[in-house]
Amino acid sequence: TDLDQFITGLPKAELHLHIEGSLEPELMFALAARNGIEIPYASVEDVRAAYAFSNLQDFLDIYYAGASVLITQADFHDLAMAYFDRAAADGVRHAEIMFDPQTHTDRGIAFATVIEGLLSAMAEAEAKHGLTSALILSFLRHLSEEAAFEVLAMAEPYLDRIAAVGLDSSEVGHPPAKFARVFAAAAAKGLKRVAHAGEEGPPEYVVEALDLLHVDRIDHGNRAMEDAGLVRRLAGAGMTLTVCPLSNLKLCVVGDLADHPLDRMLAEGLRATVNSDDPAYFGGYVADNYRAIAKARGLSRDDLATLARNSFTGSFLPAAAIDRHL
Ligand code: ES4
Ligand code: ZN
Repeated sequence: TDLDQFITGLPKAELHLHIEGSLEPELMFALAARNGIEIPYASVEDVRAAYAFSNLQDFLDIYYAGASVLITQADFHDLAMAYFDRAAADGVRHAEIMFDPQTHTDRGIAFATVIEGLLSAMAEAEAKHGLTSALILSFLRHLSEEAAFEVLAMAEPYLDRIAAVGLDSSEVGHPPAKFARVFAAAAAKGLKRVAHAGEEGPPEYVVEALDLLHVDRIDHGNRAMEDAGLVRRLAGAGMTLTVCPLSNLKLCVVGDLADHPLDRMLAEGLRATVNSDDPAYFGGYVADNYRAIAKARGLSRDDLATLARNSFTGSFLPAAAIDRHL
């Protein structure tokens, strides 16, 4: 349709994407066969049927299990290339992708295997599609501060190829404060900072991400809407929120997309963006997310263009590159 073409044609950046969450069931089966790994599913349909989640933890259990088929550098390359091909087809011109080293190093995969595979796909995506990208090294927050420091140490030889650190996995019970020191160490190394906050966790976790982690973006941030003072602060600071509508629906952060706060965020002056989070698990890539939220909330083309603009202004691209995209 007309709106589909408008959405695909809008130049967009994707700022909230877990590369492990772009593992489609077909590739999961192919990699399981290639690597001789058993997975607890009989078919692709069987995998998709397992993707019914009632909260974040339900999803995370399945997501970590799925990642067990990723073994070689070629696997990480193929995973990322499949994402970049889909993103390019959706009109994504720049992607800042999170990866979770601990999901792999904790099962004996070398950090170098993971990052070299991702970096080679990033170079190929730029050559093939003109799609630029950046890496966000994410710490799993259900693990210790000490373990996060170990991840930062492993990344040391690659710091010139990493844009930022991030914080993901189980939010409630693992507040940003737990990672204040490792985020300070990352900042001292010149890395930008993002953190998931206010997805399931309370508005106070968003405040901690600002005050203790000194984040450059908030991933999700939905529950900031419960605190009017915090909304004013985020708006005044020009803080970018990386919102993920289909993720919010699938993880029951919202009961119905018709109740999603995205347009209220824009109306309150928040720099919201639209992203896919874990597209293979949540039923859609970035254009699907724009389409779904446009339909559910009756967004105008102006709103959609604002969201796409916000994705570039909230990116970690240099100012001159941002200008070229606007
Ligand atoms: C994640 Cl907290 C969260 N949300 C979505 N995807 C994830 N992958 C790892 N942590
Ligand atoms: Zn996420």
